[in-house]
Amino acid sequence: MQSQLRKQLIDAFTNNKDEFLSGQYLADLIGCSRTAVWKHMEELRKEGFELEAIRKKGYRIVKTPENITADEIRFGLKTKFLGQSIHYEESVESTQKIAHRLAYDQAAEGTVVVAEEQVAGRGRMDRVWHSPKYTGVWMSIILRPNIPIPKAPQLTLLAAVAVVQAIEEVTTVTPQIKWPNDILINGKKVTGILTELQAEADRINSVIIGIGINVNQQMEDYPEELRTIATSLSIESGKRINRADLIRSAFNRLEHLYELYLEKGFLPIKLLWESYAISIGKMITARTLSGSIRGRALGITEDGVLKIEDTEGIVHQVYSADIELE
Ligand code: BT5
Repeated sequence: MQSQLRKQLIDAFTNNKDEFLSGQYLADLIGCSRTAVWKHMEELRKEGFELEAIRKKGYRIVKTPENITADEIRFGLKTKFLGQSIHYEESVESTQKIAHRLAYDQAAEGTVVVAEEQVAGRGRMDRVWHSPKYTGVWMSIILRPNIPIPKAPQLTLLAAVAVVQAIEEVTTVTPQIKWPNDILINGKKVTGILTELQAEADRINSVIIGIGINVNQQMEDYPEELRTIATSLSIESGKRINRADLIRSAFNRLEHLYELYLEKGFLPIKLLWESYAISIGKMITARTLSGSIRGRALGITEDGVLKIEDTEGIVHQVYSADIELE
């Protein structure tokens, strides 16, 4: 209830950016007392929002806080469902773990878990995902698409396109995608995506898309073993990036692409994905659980499966692998 009021309050300021809104106006709009409005405004101030309050005119939001809060992400968010319910946590083991529980408990489609820090962030096959405090975007998104299970990996590719577009929108850098889930800048990894399912034998209950974006880390923030392979948006652009802006942009892009996908299928996503892909046409080695394949990456199929032509001209379809570029 409390957070529903806060959400309506933030929505009111979002729809009237830069304008003063009076306590009475807000109270009428939300259906609460002026004292309750005042209490919520004080809460926002404690969260780090800078407010201007003028007698007879009302309140205005001048500046949003540096750390991410659910309120700040909502400030300016124009999506229909994605991010309309945000679970914000200071420190978690993994946002995937919380999202799995929420999804199991029937959380609405578009529910998101965002954390400032993960102490047990994970990649594919239980690898470690380094997720230090206040510097990155660590989040998990719950979707409930009505698609057959084998098509679920397409959503990883869709999420990668959304994140690339969001990065382009809020920074000056242009990232590239390495199949299936790495986003690279100058050959170093800036984002990883982990897609997991809750499904019955023939039906998806939910898809949980975990997205990790390195935003404001500097090289010294990385452990030794990541320094040669990882980078951050701040390192690449030379600027501090507002993480809430990036998250909001990713929500907007992801919702748009997801609706396009449900309506038109994978083809428009495939074309966008290929326009950002780094490996197409290049010699690569794909390391799969059943061995390595070396050859030229031809592109992806209608289903998002990677096609590689080996040196003997045989075309392989690769469903899951780690890719090394030559
Ligand atoms: C991934 O796995 O790239 C998927 C990462 C997904 C992370 C998000 S954060 C929110 C959500 N909650 C979670 O717990 N996870 C998701 P993979 O392709 O397996 O790559 C893992 C490898 O990337 C590691 O073995 C390291 O080599 C490298 N790595 C670890 N942390 C990194 C970082 N912060 N930046 C770049 N590379 C990293």
